[in-house]
Order: sequence, then structure tokens, then C-alpha cells
Amino acid sequence: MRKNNLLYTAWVLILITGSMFSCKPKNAGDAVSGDAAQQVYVAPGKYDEFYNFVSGGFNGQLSVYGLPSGRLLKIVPIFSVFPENGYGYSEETKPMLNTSQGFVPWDDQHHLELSQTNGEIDGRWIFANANNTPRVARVDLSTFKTAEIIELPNSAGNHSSPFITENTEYVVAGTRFAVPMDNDNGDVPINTYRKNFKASISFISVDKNSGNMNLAFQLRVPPVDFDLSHAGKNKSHDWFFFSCYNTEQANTLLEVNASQRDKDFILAVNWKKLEEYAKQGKGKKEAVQYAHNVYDETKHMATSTIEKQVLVLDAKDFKDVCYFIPCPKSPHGCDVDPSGEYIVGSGKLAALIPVFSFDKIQQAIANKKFIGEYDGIPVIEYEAALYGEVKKPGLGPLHTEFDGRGNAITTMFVSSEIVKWNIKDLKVIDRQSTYYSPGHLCIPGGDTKKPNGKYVIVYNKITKDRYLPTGPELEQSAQLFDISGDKMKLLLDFPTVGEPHYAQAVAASLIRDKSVKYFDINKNQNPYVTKGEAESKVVRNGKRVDIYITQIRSHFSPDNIEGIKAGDEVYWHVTNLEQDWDIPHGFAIKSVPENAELLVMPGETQTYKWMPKKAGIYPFYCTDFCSALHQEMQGYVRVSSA
Ligand code: CUK
Ligand code: CUA
Repeated sequence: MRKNNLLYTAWVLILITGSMFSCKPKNAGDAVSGDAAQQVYVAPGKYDEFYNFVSGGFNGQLSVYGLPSGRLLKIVPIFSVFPENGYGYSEETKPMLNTSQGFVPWDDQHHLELSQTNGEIDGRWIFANANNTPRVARVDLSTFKTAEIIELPNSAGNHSSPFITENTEYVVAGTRFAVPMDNDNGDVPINTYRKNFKASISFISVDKNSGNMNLAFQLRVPPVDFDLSHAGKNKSHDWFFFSCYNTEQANTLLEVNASQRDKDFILAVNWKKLEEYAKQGKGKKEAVQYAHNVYDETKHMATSTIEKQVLVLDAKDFKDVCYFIPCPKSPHGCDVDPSGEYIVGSGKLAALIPVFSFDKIQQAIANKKFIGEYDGIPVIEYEAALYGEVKKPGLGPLHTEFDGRGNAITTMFVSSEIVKWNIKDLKVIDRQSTYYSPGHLCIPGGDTKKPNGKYVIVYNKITKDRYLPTGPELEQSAQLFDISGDKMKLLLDFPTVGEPHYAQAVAASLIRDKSVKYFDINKNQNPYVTKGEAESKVVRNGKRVDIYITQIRSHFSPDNIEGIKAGDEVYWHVTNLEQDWDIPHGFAIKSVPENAELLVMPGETQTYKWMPKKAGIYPFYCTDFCSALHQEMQGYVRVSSA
């Protein structure tokens, strides 16, 4: 028996080291325990226990899954057009994608954070970042629709974003690319990077009641590349922490040149003090242009405003607000534990995970334990800020979440595993292989004061042999683990939409019952609403034609439309008169080159702009199977020669 135990231990050791040092562990589909199926089984007609909000990466959208089943519930379009429901195609939603550069139909969406009250998820909104055209969006969780998008001036690569303070006072966004601030003439040479390029952190205030966002002020910092961030909690409430790489300030071949220093930085910012300075009128108002887009749920319509100014505070003028902390080596994730005392930096290229202490950082500042300045910003001694290091956690630590029982779980990109470690003694407790190369991970409430440590979901970057092959491209794979016991247990694989980066999960009960089921037609204030079939009409004004058309199971009114001429500018204002849950109607006209379908929710109005160029008969129809007579829901419009 004893011998068997020894053999077993040796075997486990081989397994562990094997998985630690190979990039691609063997497909271990049968490493799942027998009761896994039961744990993830949600019977037909039953609801999942959690909503899982998953970022869409290069598809620019947000996807919503149920947990533990892994069922895809919805895709919410945010930063990219979405032909499925006309987002970015209808006249009501086009302004949502307006920017200072005009209409932008695509973006790259990496991080999400749910709104919080007192450091706990409150289920009201979820915020999302766009990397490429720097923007932050707010999605309303009563309608699962994008309610607002704000563009960020002086910014490039809005990656370290959109992380929020404990009471959703601010959504905070740091830049990945430093750029020249006066960027309009293109007369700043790239090799003047160190002198002329700057990084920015935007502080977007959020109205407590309406959720409306406003770019309150920006902090200007030396040219480092911000990667990720998180707000403090409890005692560290007033602070925000950002990981930065490329403190070498390289502007070429970053793969080599930005990986030279042993340590990069975590930037600690006292946002509360910064807010005071901003309120005292310190800093400078600068002329910039950025778009602020709002979707008004009563009008079912978006408006876009171009703003012209931003308040900028230069970090080197406010030395008591910003501090750099050395952090090994090219840190990626930057995560704060539920108590607010421990700040975890995940150095992609480090063989350890540094854990910083908020109390020690405060003492170091009070006692001026600085090793110098970096472009005018004090740098705290590493040892003076450090709580301790997790030794040999695995290879390529990226992101960390917390289970609420004093443990942290970190993804290891290179060694393809998740590693659970104890925050107090910094000892590794458990490690499990993932398939393959995990990026972010998510525990419900795992970055808040109150995590629910039942599951962790891991979002893998590489899928390979996990599903039936679908050619060279496979959807990224998510994996659900039970983390309620000492050992983490793999329960489920499920494919995802887009490339997931960060994700959030929350108890379904917080959102489920507040979900809007249909819009009250009597409260519809869209200027082109038609509130009953008797009011439907066609109105000509010169070359402009407005068609006020209604939908109800299963016909349009009017359904035969004459009198349109080639060269007209035609607006179809489509109102869905239904007052019932889950009865949208669709709308599409035959062979129209400029548009997608509309999908009109009950009680809503959406407008489709049509520029008929050729005379002829054009059939139109409802695209959403709405009743047994859905197929009959159709009509004709006749276009005569001009
Ligand atoms: S990043 Cu994607 S795996 Cu853009 Cu949050 Cu780390
Ligand atoms: Cu209405 Cu199909």
C-alpha cells in the first residue's frame, strides 16, 4: 500500500511538471469526473444559476451565456454593426457608432465590468471597452441593449479599460499606445517618442441614477503602455492600480526591446485626490473632439454629440497622486483581492507572481522610500511595497481572480493551466490543466468584495482538438471548473463567440426579474411612431417619402405601397404594435444593396432608409417567424421611373 502511494506521488509529480513545461498538454477529455454531467445539467425549461457576460474581442460584441450549462443566451451588439437585428443599420442605431472620425462599423472589445454599489455587483449596467477607436460603452441590463458610447480623446489603444471604482463613481480607461498629443498634422517624428509621446488615463464619471457617462478629466502620464487595471476596495477605495509594460519606452520591435528590463511598473493613482484637484479647477482645458452617443429608450432612438473640450491634469504636476511600483516582468493582469489589501501583478515573463501590500505602499509613500523618479513620477522601492512572491507558480501568469475564501486563481498562458494559491502564505494549493493557453478567467463577482467561489470559467486562446474540426479556424473554448472544494474540477467545455478576453458573471436573480419583456406602445416617443393601424400612412415631401408602417401578427399596414419614384429618399418607419413578450417582427426589402434587416421589438419603432435607384416591384416581408401565418406577413412596394 505504502509503495503504491509513493508510486502514485511520483506519477502525480511527473504529471504536474509535465503540464508545467509543455505548451500543449495532451487532450485529456476523459479527465472529467463521473458526476460532472449532473453538475452542469440544467433541465429543459429551467433557468441557469448565473449570467456569464463574455467580451467579444475582435467581433466587437458582448455575448451572454448561462452557467453552469454554457448555453449561449444572447449576443448584444456594442461596437460592431449587427445584421441580425439592424444595429448600426437602422436610422435609430447608426448614431451609436458615430465617432470624431465619422461612422465606425467595427471594433475590438476586450474587457467588461458590471456596475457595483459598495463593491458588490448591483446588476444595473455592464461597461465595455473598444480598443481600436478608443471608446467605452454602457449596456443596460434591463433591456440588454447598448445605452451609451463615449469616445476617448488623446487616446490610442484603449486596453486598460473599462474598470470601475467601488460605487461606480468612475469608469477608468488607460491607453496602450502612447501618442503625440498634438497629432493632427502628422509632424511629430516617431523617433521623438520619449519626448513627445504621452499616455493617458481617462476618468469617466457615471451618474448614480441614470448611468449617464461623462468624461470628467484625464491624467497625462509618461509614455508607458498600460495593460490592465483594477480599482482598490475597502481601505484602498481611493486608489486605482495599472500594470504597464514597455517602461523601456521602446517604439520599435517591442517584442525584444520592451522586454529588457527586469521590472516594469504598476502605477498607483489616488483618484480621489485627483478628483479633488479637478474640482478645484486645477489642470488645463484642452480643445479636442470626441463623440458622445446616447440611446434613449423612450424614443427608441440614439443621438450623437461631438464634444469639444477635456480637462487634463499632467501627472508630473501632481506628484502626490501618482506612484510607480516596480513589477517583474512585463506585467499583464493587475488584480486587487476582495479585502483591498493585496494587489497582484502578473508578469508574463516572470517565474513568480508578485503580491503588493496596500498598507506597505502607504508606509513607503509616507517614509519616502523612493528609488528615484521616472519622467517626474516617484518610483517606490520594490521591497518596500511588496507583500511577497508566489514562487514557481507556472509559466506565463496572465490574470487572477479571487474565490472569496482567501485564495487566488491565476491563468498560466505558457504552461496551459490554472493555479490556485493562498493569498496569505503565497503557497500553491492546486493546479489543473486547461485546453489550451488560457487568457482571462472569471469567478462570479471574482474581482469584487464578495466573490461567489462556486465556479471558475477559463477562456482559452487556442482550441485545437477540443471540438469537431471546422477547418483552420476554431472558436475559442471556455472551460468551467468547480472550485468549491480543495481541488478544482473540470466540468464542461463550451465554444464561444468572437475571442473572449475578460468576462463577468453574476447570480441570475440579480438581473432576471428586472428584464424588460416589451415596450409600452403608449410610452413610445419616437417622432415617427405609428400607434395604431388607422394612423399608418405614406407622406411625400419633395423627394423625401416617409412610410409610417405597422406590424402585428401577421400583416403590415399598409402592405401595398404605390407612388414611390426612383431617386426618392424613402424612410420606412416600422412600428411593432405587439404588446407581448418575445414577439419581434422583422423587416427586409428584396435585393436592397445598402441595408440589413430590422428586428423591431414589441412596442418599438425602427427606421430603415432606402434609396431606390431602379423602377420595379419590390416585395418586402417579415424576417422573424412570428406566427403560423408568418410566411404570409409580406407586401409590395412599386417604384416607378423618375
Ligand atoms: S487581455 Cu486578452 S487575455 Cu486584452 Cu485582457 Cu489578457
Ligand atoms: Cu412577423 Cu414574421
